[in-house]
Amino acid sequence: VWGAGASRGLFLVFEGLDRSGKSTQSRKIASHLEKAGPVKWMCFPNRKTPIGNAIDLYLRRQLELPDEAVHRLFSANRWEMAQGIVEDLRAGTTIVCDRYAFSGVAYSAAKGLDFAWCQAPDRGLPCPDGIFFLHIDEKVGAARSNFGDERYENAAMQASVRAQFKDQRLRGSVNWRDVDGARDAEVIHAEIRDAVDGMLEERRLHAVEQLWM
Ligand code: 2DT
Ligand code: MG
Repeated sequence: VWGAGASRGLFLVFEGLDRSGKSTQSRKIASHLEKAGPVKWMCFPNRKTPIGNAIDLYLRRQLELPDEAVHRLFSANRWEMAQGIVEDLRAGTTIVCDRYAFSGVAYSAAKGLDFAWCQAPDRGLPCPDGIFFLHIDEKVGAARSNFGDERYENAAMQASVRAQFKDQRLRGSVNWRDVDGARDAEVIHAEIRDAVDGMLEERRLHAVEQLWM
């Protein structure tokens, strides 16, 4: 597997529904960790690459693709970054990431694709040291949802994705933490900061593992 050592960076992922506070919380923890060393913030989909351009067109409804095809593009968009992620972690850079393979499976399975089929292409990616799942219930989600017109930004889809995120096949083998996302942003940040401070010593001693293997 990939290099361990006291100096490697942490790989932290934020997951959740649209409007759950992932971007706010991931940016807050990134600036907190910057006090201790180099940090990179990133998000998936990474719309800047050629594969990401196609995903962006799809999400903005300017390109039609079969569900299976776009699922593979989302996965490929992670694989094209995977080597860079491992190199950064080994070089001591901490990575904070807004969405990862867990969104990949939950959103596609919510459309009706087979769960295990959805999970397969992401097996073997760098495994995060911690996944913070920002949970918001239906009522909070509805109150926050001034949805835009991107694909998936509607209440029915969000309800279906919420159900998929509960599946143990996503959570079972990883360091998954449910966070109550309905609270004040500073309160949530304090909870995440404590959890991350706890991981600093513990996780860095482990090599970077491979997801779902
Ligand atoms: P943002 O709203 O965060 O830009 O995401 N999605 C995301 C998938 O369907 N599969 C994936 O693998 C990923 C990473 C979630 C845009 C939308 O893309 C969905 C919302
Ligand atoms: Mg969105």
